[in-house]
Amino acid sequence: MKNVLVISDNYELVSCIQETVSRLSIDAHFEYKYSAINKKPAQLDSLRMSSVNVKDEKVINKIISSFDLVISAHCKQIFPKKLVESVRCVNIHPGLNPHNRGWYPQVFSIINKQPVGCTIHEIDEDIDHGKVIYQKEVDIYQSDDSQSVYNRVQQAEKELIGKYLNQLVEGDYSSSPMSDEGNYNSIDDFKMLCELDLNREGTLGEHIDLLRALTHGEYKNAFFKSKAGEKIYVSICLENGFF
Ligand code: 0FX
Repeated sequence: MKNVLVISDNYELVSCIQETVSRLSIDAHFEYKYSAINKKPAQLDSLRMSSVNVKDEKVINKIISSFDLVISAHCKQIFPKKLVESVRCVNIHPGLNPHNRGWYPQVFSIINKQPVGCTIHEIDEDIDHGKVIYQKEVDIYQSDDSQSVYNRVQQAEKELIGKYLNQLVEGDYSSSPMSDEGNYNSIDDFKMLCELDLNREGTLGEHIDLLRALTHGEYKNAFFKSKAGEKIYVSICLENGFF
């Protein structure tokens, strides 16, 4: 029987994995952990999860000796080289590799019009980079903001988990290298987008795209500085009307 370690900081995905394991009666032993740098694990505790630090040498050695597969499902820590080279590691990523690899893919896709979706891939040394196992693209509509695209991406991730978790556990799949290197966005790229330049030129369409890419529920993302030096946060409301 295979031993599988799931490391995730995302409640929805862990719930989906746990539900799929029991629905398909997957014949494997699963353990569930969240990353040590997660400051708000309250909801995850309710899924019988505890903390793990994948940067700790002793922990890495224990994982290598105990597990056949490690699944990262939106884990806040990057897996170290030694771990990914010693045990089979796969990542469930909320982006359509190789497009906008890295942070918050849908934010960048709304702006640069690259495709978005989700990817399950083998983990190698580089971020969101290894061979692709499963992918599903989702649409971006003109009325979308970051949150509505993200919800669609997460739905697609759940579909892939529900369909393919058994094959992932058994290693019963083929994988192929990314078509090209694509592009990568860092958290600093995201932060730079958030600081609005009030003198920026462009079409109104481009400005709306920037604001909707930075509108995500309660998150305070886009802002500009007032003359008094205060931050003024901006989000946008888009609503579908019918003619
Ligand atoms: O589960 P997740 O999509 O993110 C997790 C990790 O937190 C993150 O470090 C890792 N790179 C990712 C693969 O997995 O949840 P989240 O709440 O961190 O982000 C969800 C979306 O929320 C994100 O795509 C954009 C939006 N968001 C998030 C934060 C923290 C914002 O718009 N602003 C923010 O400040």
